[in-house]
Amino acid sequence: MRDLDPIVERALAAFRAADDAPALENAKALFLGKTGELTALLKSLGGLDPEARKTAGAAINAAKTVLEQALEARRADLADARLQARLAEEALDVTLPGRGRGVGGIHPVIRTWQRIEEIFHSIGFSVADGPEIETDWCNFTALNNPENHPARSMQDTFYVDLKDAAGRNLLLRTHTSPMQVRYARQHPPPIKVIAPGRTYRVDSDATHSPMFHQVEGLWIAEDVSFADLKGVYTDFLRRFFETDALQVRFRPSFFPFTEPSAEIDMQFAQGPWKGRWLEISGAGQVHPTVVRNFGLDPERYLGFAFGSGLERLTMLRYGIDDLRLFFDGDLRFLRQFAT
Ligand code: 2NM
Repeated sequence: MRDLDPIVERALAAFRAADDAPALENAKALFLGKTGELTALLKSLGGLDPEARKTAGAAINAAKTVLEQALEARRADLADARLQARLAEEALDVTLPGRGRGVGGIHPVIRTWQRIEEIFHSIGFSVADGPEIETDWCNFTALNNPENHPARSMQDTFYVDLKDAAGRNLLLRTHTSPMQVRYARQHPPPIKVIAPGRTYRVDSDATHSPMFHQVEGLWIAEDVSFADLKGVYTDFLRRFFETDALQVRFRPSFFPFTEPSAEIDMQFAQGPWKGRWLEISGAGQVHPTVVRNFGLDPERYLGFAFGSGLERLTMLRYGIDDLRLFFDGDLRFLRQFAT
């Protein structure tokens, strides 16, 4: 078959020249397709005598096999080239340094919160939690606040424009005591619990923030006394400030929820506040009415409680002289407390 070799040559050249899959399939159609050159040659065999037809047919089929193998090989080469191109294009350099993320720091007031939980936990106190939006009953009534007490006024308390399912007024808790009310109503004595958290009052100036933090402690048992409260609180202060050179005194005071009530003062024997009495907390024996509101018999159970401001404790511990630094979000200040 004189015509065959040049066709095979051109077909092989066309396959080599195709530089992507569609071009290769077009080249295939030109030679091996229904109207391809090799196909046309096969069809022309009909005009030959049987002997010649046999020889020519075998030659054409052999050529067809050669072309099909060449086609397959070229297909595989093109697929491989395409894969290599994609790998190069989408390459990841896993040795590049990461972009990194800003790592946050713990706010100094929250550090104080954590330290307080640790210290009280170590002497057997649990930690209570509770809602910041409270009922009037848990925040005021249960704590022996009279109906007409000024703390209940809108000048002092943030009221929320919502009522709970029972139709009661809701407010932002003004102290952490309602968590203790809830805790005491759910746990049998003896109760040793602290309640740290955010609290809210309508008050904003250089020394007051509308949101601030408190921790309150409550110890209820049949045989607990003011001396136990003083011992626990003194131990707490010595551990919190990391010094035993520290005095504590109780001064008579008044709170609706305790009777008798006291202010707790402390005095450092060293450092910048050496020799000055500093107000640090309020405390007292839980009022019998409040004990009854805890669901307990005040003839049987005594409760002792204290309450401290976390901002105040933090300022004394780190020597911070302006409350507003806690709330400005100035990173130059906050970074000093990040580890
Ligand atoms: C204070 C001062 C005195 C107090 C009372 C109670 C409760 F829930 F047991 F009645 N918790 N905390 C208390 C007592 C808080 O803060 C200045």
